[in-house]
Amino acid sequence: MYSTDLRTDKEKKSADQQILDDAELWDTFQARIDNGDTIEAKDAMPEKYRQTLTRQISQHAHSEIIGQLPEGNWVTRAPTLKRKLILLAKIQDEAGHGLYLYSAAETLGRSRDDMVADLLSGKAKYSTIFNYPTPTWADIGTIGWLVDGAAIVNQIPLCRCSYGPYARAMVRVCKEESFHQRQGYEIVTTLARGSAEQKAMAQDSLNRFWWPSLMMFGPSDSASTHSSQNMKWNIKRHSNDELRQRFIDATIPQAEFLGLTIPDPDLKWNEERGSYDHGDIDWDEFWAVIKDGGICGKDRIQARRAAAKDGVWVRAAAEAYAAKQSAKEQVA
Ligand code: BYC
Repeated sequence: MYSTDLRTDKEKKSADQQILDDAELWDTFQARIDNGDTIEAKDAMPEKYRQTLTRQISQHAHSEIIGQLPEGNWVTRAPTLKRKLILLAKIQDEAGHGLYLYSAAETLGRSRDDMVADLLSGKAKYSTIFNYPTPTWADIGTIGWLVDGAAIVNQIPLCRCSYGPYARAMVRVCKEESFHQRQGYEIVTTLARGSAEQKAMAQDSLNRFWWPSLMMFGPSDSASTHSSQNMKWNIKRHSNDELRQRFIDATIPQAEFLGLTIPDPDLKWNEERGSYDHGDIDWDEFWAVIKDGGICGKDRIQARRAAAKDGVWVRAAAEAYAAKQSAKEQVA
């Protein structure tokens, strides 16, 4: 359809030329980053910076859109009208996050249509966490508490990311994630203080979502391919392991407060580090979910493909309406 790459064709060509011709661009660019400058859409930037950001922001957008599906599973079965309204509002927020993020990614030159095509073909990645099923109502609480909680820890530093459009999108996203985290914790609190069955449901959900939530931060630092360059470019401000540890340390007291047990027998407070030691993460599972889609990957992509197909007439109608409006404006 259209792209919000703000550069004219001439500017794009000259930027490409500059990238090819000007080896100094990297130094000049790095100096701007080191100076704490914000990079904007029309600024000259190394092609690799453009590519890694397009990759990360589009994966992030896909995660928001796919992330609606596990929660959408409970809209018709939320236990009360109030719970249903809150859940609908949250899912709608996730759609909004996807839209801000696709727009931010488009400023780097790829169209939203292209990015979505990559998602639908199965080429593009999205967060592994959304390939886990949500068989119980407690999972809706746990997603808010842990998944949105992990997202906040990961995304607060992204508000200071060097790329302006991404950083600005993150500010609003984080405010909303913070509300999502609280509503999730409130659901889990209600269950943990409810009947024995309700508490057991909350514990079972925590057991299933704990380890996948830790995987949201990406592979361990030693296996992370993008971290070192992206930290130099101030896209990432902290490593995957640092943020994961921050999340663990913040979440354990929350579980203890509810009388729930984190499913990690090796969890131990380390006085010297002032932090929790934790057990090994099953990285084979992580890579397998990335590669094969885990339990729900096929269903998730199928659902997005069906939505794209069913929405053809809506997009056609919107385009026809826009064309009509613009024809009217030209006459006026
Ligand atoms: N799942 O070198 P690394 C939400 C890939 S939405 C799948 O460390 P990087 C919410 C990685 O892409 C939350 N793939 O990469 C929505 C790379 O592969 P490629 C989504 C993963 O980019 C609805 C390879 O592994 N949040 O909260 O430096 C409802 C090597 O990794 C994952 C974001 O997207 C994963 N978990 O760091 C509720 C945040 N982890 O691309 C909630 C923005 C890694 O080379 N993204 N991979 O083929 C980031 O901060 C970073 O991209 C990551 C990974 C920390 C995720």
